[in-house]
Amino acid sequence: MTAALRKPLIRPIVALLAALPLALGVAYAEDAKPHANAELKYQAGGSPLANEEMHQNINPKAPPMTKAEFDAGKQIYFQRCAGCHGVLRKGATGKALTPDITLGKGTDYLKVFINYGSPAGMPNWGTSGDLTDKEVDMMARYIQQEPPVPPEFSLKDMEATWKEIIPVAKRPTKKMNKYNIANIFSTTLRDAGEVALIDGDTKKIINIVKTGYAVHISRTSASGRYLYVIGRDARVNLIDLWMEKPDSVAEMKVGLEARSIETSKFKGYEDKYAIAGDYWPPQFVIMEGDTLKPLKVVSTRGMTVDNEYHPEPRVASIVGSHYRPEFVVNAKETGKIMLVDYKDIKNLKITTLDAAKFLHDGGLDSTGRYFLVAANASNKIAVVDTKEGKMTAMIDVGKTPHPGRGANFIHPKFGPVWATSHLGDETISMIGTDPIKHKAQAWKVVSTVKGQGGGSLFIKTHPKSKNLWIDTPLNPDAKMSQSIAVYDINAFDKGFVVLPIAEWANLGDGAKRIVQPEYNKAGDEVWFSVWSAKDKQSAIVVVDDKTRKLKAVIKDPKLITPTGKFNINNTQHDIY
Ligand code: DHE
Repeated sequence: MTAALRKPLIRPIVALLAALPLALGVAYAEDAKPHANAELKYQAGGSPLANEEMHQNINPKAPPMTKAEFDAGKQIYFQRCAGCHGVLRKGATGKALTPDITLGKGTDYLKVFINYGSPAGMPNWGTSGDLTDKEVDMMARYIQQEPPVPPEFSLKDMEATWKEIIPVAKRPTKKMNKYNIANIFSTTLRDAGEVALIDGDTKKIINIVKTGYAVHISRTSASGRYLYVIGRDARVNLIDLWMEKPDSVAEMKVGLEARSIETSKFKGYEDKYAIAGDYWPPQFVIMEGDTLKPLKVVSTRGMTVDNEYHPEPRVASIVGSHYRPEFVVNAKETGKIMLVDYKDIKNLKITTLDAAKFLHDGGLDSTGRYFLVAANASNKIAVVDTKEGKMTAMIDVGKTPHPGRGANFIHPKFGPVWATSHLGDETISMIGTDPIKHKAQAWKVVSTVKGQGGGSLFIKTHPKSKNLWIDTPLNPDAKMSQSIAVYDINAFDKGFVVLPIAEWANLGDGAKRIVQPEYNKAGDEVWFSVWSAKDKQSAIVVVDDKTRKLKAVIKDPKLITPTGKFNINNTQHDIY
């Protein structure tokens, strides 16, 4: 059929399709859609791969595109779509978008989906105003072309980017500054590509260190001397906290896109190794802890827990075991957890555990023995026994759990629990973690309470605190995204109190999302980021944990888009 003949037939079908979700009342339920959108857009965060040179793969059957259109489509795809549909478009939390599927649907059909979204969860990129009509049309044609493939990144490529800024021999042999380094907060300045090292005692900025693009997390070495920072562009910075002014002593790119970094914490291996996980290429790399020299790269490509091949399983969270010389590495798309034994890097042994698809973030229980990780789009928490090297449990929780590293505390009724909040609903799930003295409660959701709303990313407490803090930065209601809910751990039945953190920061206009509570070393202060766009003022608000009253507001023009904050002591000892 020629295009001219096809059109009159397709238009009414397209109009019908557009109206269908409205008629069914599913896609745009007033409160459901914006919330789902916030959640999906969070997962579809910008990928640095947008700037990688890739070949334009023309598919002769696909609608034509100029090179300029293809490049612009590629930019949008990696900024908005790759997080859910995958770099190779083979599907992740979103559906596969390979030409064998998209060509059959055709441009008009695809435009409707991009424009209006779908009840299954695709955001309404067109009607929300995120994409113009022209861009929607361009994207509908782009996803019918062959997916361009970003380059691989070998150990040699890593070595080529490796810089030993200050070699080990030239570094201090003892602490050369007067800072209480255990109470420094490494603060992500997301859009500046920097971390601010903030003195937890004086609340003054010690140094601002240039790091990778849209820097993601910081972790500390077992001794607490070294700080490792990873950017979304897979650049790792190694910071020596013993220097007169703590700064980078080594850096390296471990791939083209990454999120996770961790260090060896087992006795006898303190500060010896670091490991970074890549989103692209799908692999992890083990490095020397004090130089970053790359030692071993391992691909994560392979079968999912459902026994289907996945070409790009991204490496999500990684934790260093305290019970064995092992890293616990979580592959998102395959749902497999790898226990990587670093005793003999040359003859590397990996034990692979089957968990559930879409592994993301997680943390240890209060004993440090069990690792609890969210399989977020599976609505499950997987539990690994790091002492025995085995799966302990798979637990159903609320919609899209997002614990960060979670929160450990003693529940007055159920004993030791680990808790997670959720992106997709307002609940907080508490899981029993003591299989000895509280066997009946172990690895079960023993209690569920409600927070302010969905859109939560992080939950936090401290062994010395009686407070459980729950953020809601992705809730579409500004009242919730700009405040924090706090429960008394000994009185869940009394409900939560809301503190107006953004108001306390007293900034001008801006998103002012309150994100990631983090304790100081003493456990008597809790720090919150007030996260606005990069052209607006942001701040850190410090709250007295006991009184829940404002203690300090840290403001500085250099505090651009603060998000994660990592207290050296708490990160070093996995206290959360
Ligand atoms: Fe994160 C942890 C991935 C968006 C702030 N984030 C993690 C981890 C992963 C991850 C795999 C666990 C690392 C570990 O423990 O080893 N994050 C992703 C994404 O893929 C996602 C959804 C989209 C993206 O494109 O990056 C994403 N993350 C965000 C944000 O938008 C946040 C809120 C702000 C920012 O800085 O970008 C954000 N992620 C964080 C923070 C942690 C984190 C603060 C560490 C929490 C902790 O307490 O350990």
